Amino acid sequence: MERYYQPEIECASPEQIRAWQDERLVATVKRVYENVAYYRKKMDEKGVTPEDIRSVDDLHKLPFLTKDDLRDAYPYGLVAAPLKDCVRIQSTSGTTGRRVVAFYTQHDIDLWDDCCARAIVAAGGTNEDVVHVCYGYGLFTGGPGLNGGSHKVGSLTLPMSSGNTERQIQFMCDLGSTILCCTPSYAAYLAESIHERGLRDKIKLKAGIFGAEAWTQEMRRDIEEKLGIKAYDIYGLTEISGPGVSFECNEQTGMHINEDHFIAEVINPVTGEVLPDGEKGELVFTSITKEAFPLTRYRTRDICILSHKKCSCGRTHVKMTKPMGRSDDMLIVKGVNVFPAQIESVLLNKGYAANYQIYVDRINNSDVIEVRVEMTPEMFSDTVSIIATQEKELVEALKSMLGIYVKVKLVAPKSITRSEGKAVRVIDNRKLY
Ligand code: DLL
Repeated sequence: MERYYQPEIECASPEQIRAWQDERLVATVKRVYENVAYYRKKMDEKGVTPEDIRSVDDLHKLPFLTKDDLRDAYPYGLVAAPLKDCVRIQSTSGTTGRRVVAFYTQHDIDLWDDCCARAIVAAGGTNEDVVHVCYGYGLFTGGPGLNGGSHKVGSLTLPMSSGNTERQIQFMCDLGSTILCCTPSYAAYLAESIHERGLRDKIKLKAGIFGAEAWTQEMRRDIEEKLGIKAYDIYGLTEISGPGVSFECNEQTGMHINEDHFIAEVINPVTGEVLPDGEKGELVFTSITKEAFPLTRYRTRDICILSHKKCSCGRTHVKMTKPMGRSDDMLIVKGVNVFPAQIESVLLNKGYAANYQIYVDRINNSDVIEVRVEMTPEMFSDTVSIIATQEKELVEALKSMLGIYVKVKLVAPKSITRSEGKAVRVIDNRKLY
């Protein structure tokens, strides 16, 4: 039973991690300054030279990068290696404007595969496992990332990609998949479909590696119970390589960031000030081992908290909480901050599944928010008075969580379109940005 575990790195002493980071940061900054005009200009504008960056302590001197920089420099403006050495691109699902395109050399792909292999091993994966990957393949990083990680672990890899639920379940039963990798919303849908077909006894899953979108503890418990597995969170973003920037261990109390490859900071999203451990703010990454697309101080917009507390799993790498929202997807409704995750947690606590959509409109200059929630088959009723009572109960629970009136509309089971990738939760018709 081989694990492809890298304890000498994942359990290295804080001093060793710091030494790697110091050395790799200095080399990265020098390289991007010398090779990439876009970086040179940004650093010159801030009056910073590569010589000013002598260790991680100097990181704060560097300018931030944002998605706007990536769009401005699209497509090749931030590539730091000769194109002849680049072997792959991946891209975000990008809704508006220019897409974000990330570049990889073969060395970058190897390191990315390592990061995903660590996540699979942390979820109990070995070369005896059958890893069922139904994240999308293609431009999205989910499929290729977990696929590469699974190969490194030596597991039998099923490159299912997303969609075709019938086939997913058939392969899962026939080939005995043991580790499922997909978005949590698709995992919940698969769990529902397996349950409906009475196939729970035919599946051999023991763990799931779910990420790419926000999901609550309640949703985790729901999936774990329905599939009889342990569900692990995995985090990442295309700009910083893809999945595997951080991942959960058995303790399930935050995700270990692969600190030998990425330096994490948490900042105040308004002032840019660096915040200490334990304080909530925007996550910023500097990639220190990438050849083709090394980003320095990249603002993720994900809100979270870092912790260096000792972890019982033995890994020493810093842990981040699950993203608690985004500094840019937070809804402000009637002046109140609303995170979709808060709404989801109320729904799941009340026994609903995570099949819902949030509609925000502005009528007569006033914000109106409505949540459409699917009834579970057990709750389903077409008696108007019963539905009205259930809706009222949810309105009250949401009011006490959010402090504002949220209209609730219960809809029939299966009437909200299921997502094979990231679920579309928020439809903000106000178009404020
Ligand atoms: O979603 C990479 C990925 C693939 C991660 C598969 C995990 C599993 P992007 O499409 O570039 O990359 O989206 C990145 O998704 O900034 C977060 O806002 C969100 N996100 C990713 N993982 C999680 C997670 C991939 N575990 C953006 N929990 C990030 C909450 C997540 N949000």
